[in-house]
Amino acid sequence: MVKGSQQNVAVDQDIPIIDMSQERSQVSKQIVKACETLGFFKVVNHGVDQTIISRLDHESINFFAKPVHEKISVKSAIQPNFGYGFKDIGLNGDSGEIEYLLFNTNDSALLSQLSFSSAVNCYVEAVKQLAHEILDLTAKELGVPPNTFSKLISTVDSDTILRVNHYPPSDQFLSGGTTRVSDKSESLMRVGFGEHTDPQILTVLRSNGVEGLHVSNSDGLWVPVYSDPSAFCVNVGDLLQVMTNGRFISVRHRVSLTSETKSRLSTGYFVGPPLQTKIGPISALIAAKNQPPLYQTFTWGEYKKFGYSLRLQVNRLDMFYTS
Ligand code: GA4
Repeated sequence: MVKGSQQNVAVDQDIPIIDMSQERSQVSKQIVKACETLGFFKVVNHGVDQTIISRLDHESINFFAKPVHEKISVKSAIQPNFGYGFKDIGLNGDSGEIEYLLFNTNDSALLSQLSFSSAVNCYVEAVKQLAHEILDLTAKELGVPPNTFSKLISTVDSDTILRVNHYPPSDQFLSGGTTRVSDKSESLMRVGFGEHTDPQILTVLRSNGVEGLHVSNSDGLWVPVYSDPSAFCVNVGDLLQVMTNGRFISVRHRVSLTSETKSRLSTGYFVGPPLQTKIGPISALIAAKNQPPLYQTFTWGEYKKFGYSLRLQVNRLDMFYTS
């Protein structure tokens, strides 16, 4: 139960909901508008088969119900914080009431450690198609070549991540002890995943109907995202903000837990380009608005490494402004 005045929460702001079964040009316009205003929207009638979704949910619940010693044996040979993890987020002391499975979608050695790798692969294929479709519609509406963004995420070496998150009820949290969000008005909320932006191009997220996600609006207020298991949430990542020269917003978001009794399960698909890809404002978009480039050019590998050297909530893009 959340108590207090909730001064910094905008409870009545609507999150854009985009019906993907509408006419294509309508969908494109709505996507671009949502990316420009909030950097976040939900999609419904998205075409992803419900059995693919339910299968991964079911397998994930079974996995998290296993004893800890079994879960921690799932680890990556190449990336230190990949595989199964709990509490720790990133490498610099961030933490939340969370356990998770984190892996690169092309890390077959890590995937093969899971008994449900085929459920994962089916889900990844389905959300990949959805992400492609959204990025192609975006490109069309922006007037850039249709595959401008999707070509970055369709090569074998694209750096795409899947993260399955389990936020257990408070009495079941593994380490004991809880961390409260810092704002006094929300003192009964527990930190699930602290505020941050996603560094990649785009994120496609689904959750099981238990609340917790909030996005920050242009006034800096937290807007609750009511969880709808039949929808996907989509958010702009840092790279898309850079490529659109600041026209799209890489939205800050967080998971604050309010339910003492229900587990929140969410699955995030973070689409990133190959590590060596050069990222900078797209010239056609700069020219169209007659603006100078707002960001320097960097490779995704450099940006990612930089992100891992910082705390979760730092605004990484500030360091890449041209000034
Ligand atoms: C945020 C989005 C994804 O969950 C993630 C996170 C990653 C991690 O948990 O390892 C990061 C975080 C995320 C942004 C900055 C760095 C990297 C933790 C952190 C402090 C998997 C990702 O790609 O970036």
